[in-house]
Amino acid sequence: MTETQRTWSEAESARYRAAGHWQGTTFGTRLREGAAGHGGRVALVDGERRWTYAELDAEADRVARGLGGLGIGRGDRVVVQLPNCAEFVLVWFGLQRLGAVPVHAMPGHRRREIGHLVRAAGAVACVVPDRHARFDHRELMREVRAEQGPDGPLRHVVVVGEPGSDEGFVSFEALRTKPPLVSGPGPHDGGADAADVALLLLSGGTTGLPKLIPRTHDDYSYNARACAEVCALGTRTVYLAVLPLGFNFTFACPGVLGTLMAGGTVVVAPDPSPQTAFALVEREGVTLTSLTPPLVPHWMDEAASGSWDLASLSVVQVGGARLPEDHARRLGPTLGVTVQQVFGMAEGLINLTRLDDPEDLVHATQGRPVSPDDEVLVVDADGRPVPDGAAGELLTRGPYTLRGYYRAEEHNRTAFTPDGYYRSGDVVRRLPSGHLVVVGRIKDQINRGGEKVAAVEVEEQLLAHPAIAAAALVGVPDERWGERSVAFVVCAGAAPGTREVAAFLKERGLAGYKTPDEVVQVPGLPLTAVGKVDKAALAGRLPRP
Ligand code: J2J
Repeated sequence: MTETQRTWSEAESARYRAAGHWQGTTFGTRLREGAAGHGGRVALVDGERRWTYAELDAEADRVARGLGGLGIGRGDRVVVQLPNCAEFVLVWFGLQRLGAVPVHAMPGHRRREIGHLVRAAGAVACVVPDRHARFDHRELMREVRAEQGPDGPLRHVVVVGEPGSDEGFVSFEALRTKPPLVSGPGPHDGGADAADVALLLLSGGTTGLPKLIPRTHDDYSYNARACAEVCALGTRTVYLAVLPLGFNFTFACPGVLGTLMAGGTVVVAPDPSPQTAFALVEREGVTLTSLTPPLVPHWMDEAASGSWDLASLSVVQVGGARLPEDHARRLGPTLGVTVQQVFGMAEGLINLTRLDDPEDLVHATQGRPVSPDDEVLVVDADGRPVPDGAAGELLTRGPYTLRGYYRAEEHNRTAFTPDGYYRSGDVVRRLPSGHLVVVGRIKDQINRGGEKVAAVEVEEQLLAHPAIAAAALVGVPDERWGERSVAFVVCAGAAPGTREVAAFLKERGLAGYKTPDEVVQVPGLPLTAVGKVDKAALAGRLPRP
């Protein structure tokens, strides 16, 4: 193989090991150790179903046997597209037990995203629900398989629920209840090494096709543990997973993994409504949860109704997009919780406000790095560091920030500095305390309430419309989402309307959250002095809200 995965140097790796950040333990082994140490404690709750650590560990064995029986083994990539349900966690640890690599997809992804993920990861299997949110995922998988053709990597579709009768589609339930082929304890992790890639996350994307982010056992468990330490997690922690489980925030910041590594309990919320969440808070004694900013006003309204007992809830994290300062200020008193702002990225670096930070820092900053070995530079357009307080692009490297996207050598040449810093594309100001304030972005991405949309990806799809000659997708301020997307299109005749465009993009298999909120016809696209589309000028043409 000609590709080389960019990774940390030997010297850096030795440093991270010596510091105790990298502990040389795989996730498969960690689960086994958790079961041995505190097997009787409750690890996972989904509705009426609950698993102790010992049961979760035994379940991982069963899932591993079933998946292993399909021929899935160490290093194999498997796309996991499940809504918030316990099976996400069971499948994840089942794959870890085989040394196989889950690829986190979002529930809203469609043919285009899943097809791309399968190809880019070379995935041998996908795990999907039968139906979710009035959408048939088996139909989606049929289309993906048809597109791949007989030579594609995808061999198996594992369905949680009713698998149907397609060849190659198997029921998750049937897999996990298969009798064991061999008895006795197998390896905990399929023989994986802690330096191996443990999972692949999807980048928010700035290019036509989203990139895959390799995370190793060593780096990702440090990510979860470092966040868990800042959040003071312990055996009494009850974490409520409200946002999609596949989201890095929910899964490891500290989320599911941080909680499980601390011996706490993970409760899965099937939807992010405050009614669902508050009922679970009351019933399960939830202590910690995480939200994106658009949920915050709904949660505050429901809490203010006074009909819920939220006494157990002690910390609410908010991240993924900029939290308006007024919401940050009101959230704590309204829910009776400590608020924590989270500025993170699937690529690595996580910033958290500390639980004992003064209020002005909690309300007006997005936190500071969780690791003492996170290296952060704030630089001007020429790559020169700017003084504290001045705005510049955030560059970062450290013990859990990637050194290169998966199989993306060309992109990697520009996405990183020669000395290995990841160019985040975020514009921040750093305060003398080390806290960062996110003030903008130089990457061509729209952040719609935490969901990331690469403008180029949508523009390419818009250009496939016969009536559209040129297109630019622009993020504009929005009360509800923080930002919404507007497609400026150039057409010879009448432009297609917003709904027609939505239908067109859906037909092309694009995830719904990427559809433009609005389509605006313009006679031409204005250009900047260097000949790029002037998106600021386009945004300025819209009436001010
Ligand atoms: C402004 N922008 C933010 C914030 C992320 C925890 C939390 C979030 C993510 C995430 C994550 C922001 N204010 N508080 O993975 O573990 C924008 C930045 C950043 C990009 C990363 C986690 N928090 N952002 O959002 O990979 O632009 O991760 O670079 O989806 O979201 O997006 P993503």
